[in-house]
Amino acid sequence: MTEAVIDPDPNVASEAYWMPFTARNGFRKDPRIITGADGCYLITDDGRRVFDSLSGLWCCGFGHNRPEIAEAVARQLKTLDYSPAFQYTHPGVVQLAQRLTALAPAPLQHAFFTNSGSESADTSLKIARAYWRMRGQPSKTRFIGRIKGYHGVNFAGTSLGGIGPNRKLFGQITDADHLPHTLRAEDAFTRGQPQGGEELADHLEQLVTLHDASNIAAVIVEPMAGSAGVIVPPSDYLRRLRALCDKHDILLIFDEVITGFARTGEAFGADTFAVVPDMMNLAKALTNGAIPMGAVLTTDEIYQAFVDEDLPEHMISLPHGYTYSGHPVASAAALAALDVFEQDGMVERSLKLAPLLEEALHGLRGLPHITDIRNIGMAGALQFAARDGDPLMRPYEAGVRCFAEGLYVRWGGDTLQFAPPFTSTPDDLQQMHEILRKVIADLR
Ligand code: PXG
Repeated sequence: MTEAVIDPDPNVASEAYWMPFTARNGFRKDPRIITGADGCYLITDDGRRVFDSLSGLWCCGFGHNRPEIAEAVARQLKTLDYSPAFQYTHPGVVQLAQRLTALAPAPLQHAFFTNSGSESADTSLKIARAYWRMRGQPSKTRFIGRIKGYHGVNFAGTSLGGIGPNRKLFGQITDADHLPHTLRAEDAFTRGQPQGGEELADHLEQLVTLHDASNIAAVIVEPMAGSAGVIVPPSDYLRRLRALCDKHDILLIFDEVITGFARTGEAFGADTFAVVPDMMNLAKALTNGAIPMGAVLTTDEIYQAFVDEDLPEHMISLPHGYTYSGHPVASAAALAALDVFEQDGMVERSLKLAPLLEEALHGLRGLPHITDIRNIGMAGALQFAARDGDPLMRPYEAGVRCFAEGLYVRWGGDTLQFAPPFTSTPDDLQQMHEILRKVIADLR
């Protein structure tokens, strides 16, 4: 077990720390403090081991505190802590780009590095607009997202995302429209992928009629919507979306910040669902959550639009990048995480555990208030009926009680969400099931 390095502060509920996405009143009443981690478990300030059923926030799928990553990071910090990202490079990031593009579907051949999923959203969307300008079609500026989509919290992601409460305080500052979501009432309690769904993708035709393809740069979707509560794409949906984007010369961006690195069973959602996008956004499990890092992978066609042999030697063709793009320490963490991913067989582990997760969740069917159970690979969600008109109440109460019972589970909207580490044991998943059964049976 890992020793806590920071003494629990008796005043952890101090309001000096403005917490992200946190209901402050509930937290003040019942602070939840994590001081350590060990494999698939989080360790609380009172020394309890709590099963991490969301791999942190979908990011630590290979288990916590991997020594391979810790050692690579420590080594890197003593060798090259920082290297200027613009106009210079270092070996780690080049190697990482090569390995990532070798792992990704073949058409994705170039990697641009960011520091988060939100920055990956901004980056891919800016590349999309710039690409059409480079191609002499500057009016292609509008973006199409999807209702219930989540692409992080920067302005582009907020504008293209489709979870109402995340948008209402901020509005929409880029030229965005939205496809309908893919959650159909008739698919409730489907195990894995529902069937069909072409008609949902066909809504893109209406948006093209409305805005005209000459004004649309890109469609951005999560292959499987994570934050909205694991909405699994019906079997024909993504293929149809790809065909329509091709037909209308619209770029297709997959936000694989959650689905990347074995979460849906294969290395990427693009592999699981057999549809290749023009750009793929990554973050989270890219470093197994240990150091912030994101990436955007693009096709050679997109990259080549920015390569102009006639450009003067000192001219920059894509004026975009972050101080910490391809940070040496993050690159070292990502390379070590990729080693773990490959050598410890995360894809095989994910495929092998998926039926157990499916059973652990669908085995709860029939308990009160559950209106839907969804799953794909090592991701799943339970959806709850509203209480007194409030859809958020039951997942919140269930989540807080689960934590007291030894299970960290993420509540979001009207769902509880699950994405356990690929290193979980069958016993871990069984215990998770039992805690959930007990807590949900007691819900009002
Ligand atoms: N795209 C997708 C698909 C995401 O899920 C982001 C972008 C933004 O990533 P950053 O690194 O900027 O946070 C995300 C993040 C949840 C939950 O419980 C999901 C995320 C973050 C925190 C909680 O569903 N997704």
